[in-house]
Amino acid sequence: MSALDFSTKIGSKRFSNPIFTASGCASSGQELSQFFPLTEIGAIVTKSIMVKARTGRATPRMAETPSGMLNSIGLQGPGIDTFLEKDIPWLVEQQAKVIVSIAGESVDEYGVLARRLRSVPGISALEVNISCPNVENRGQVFACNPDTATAVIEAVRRNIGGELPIVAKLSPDVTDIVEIAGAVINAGADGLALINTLLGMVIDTNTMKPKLAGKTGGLSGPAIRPVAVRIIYQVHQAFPNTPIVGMGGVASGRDALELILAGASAVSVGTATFGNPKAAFDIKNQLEMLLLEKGFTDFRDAIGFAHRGI
Ligand code: RRO
Repeated sequence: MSALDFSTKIGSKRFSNPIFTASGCASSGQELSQFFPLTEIGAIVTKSIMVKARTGRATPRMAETPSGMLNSIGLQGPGIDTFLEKDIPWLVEQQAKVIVSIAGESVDEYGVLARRLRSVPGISALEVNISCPNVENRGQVFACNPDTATAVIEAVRRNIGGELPIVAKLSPDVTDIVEIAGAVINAGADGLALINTLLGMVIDTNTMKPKLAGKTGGLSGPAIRPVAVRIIYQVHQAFPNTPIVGMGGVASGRDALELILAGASAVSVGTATFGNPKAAFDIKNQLEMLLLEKGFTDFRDAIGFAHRGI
């Protein structure tokens, strides 16, 4: 038996370890399950689901960048009906812990999704994605304004009831992330997912045109890790009792530890999965070894360690 208590909590829910998938990088986990049992990681965070099925943006919708990549998927997905009929029962059968990510085009749509998910068994938390960079209308990036962010989280809280933890996923593309974090916590968020991708753009110097059909896209991968560390650190300092699910360029146990020391209670692995489908499983094992090497017996003692004694 390991000498480390590796469990973590988000709101009222406990997870056996703090390594999760990142929304959007492994759909609902079906493809990953051929590489490792999904019960080996703390939770599967599903691709943000919308009310209706959606094909997403035109291709090309991915481009490589230095130490990262741009995506412009545009919320492709089957819609909530098919998701509830197929994806959730499959995940429950796998005995995976599930965090369902939702996205809407309006405040009302978030409310509708929360109501549909309200009494579905087998869900551990809701990630409320208010920060997709690839929407047609920047006014739909609800997380860029404290009032719109508040309206969405209040609508989800009203419709989901008191039981399921709400994790608000925020955008790094704001001047004052602490202000937005405070707004969503006041509105009823139990936790925060930090960070979504940064809005970026690549121009092909041969064709002299944007590489992505959607022109702009979300930047992810190791290039953004220092931004994630800075934001997690600032938000944990301001709200030390609010759990943070950290993500942004984590490709090793050491990278995960960096986000945890900044203040993350769990870490999601996204872009690294494209190069190594076992990334989340490997990172979980690397992190466990590293924490033991550093003398931790309880994972939770490492959360926010970089703040101590400063
Ligand atoms: O689907 C996407 O294009 C997408 C989403 Br919902 C998101 O939250 N972040 C991102 O980089 N891409």
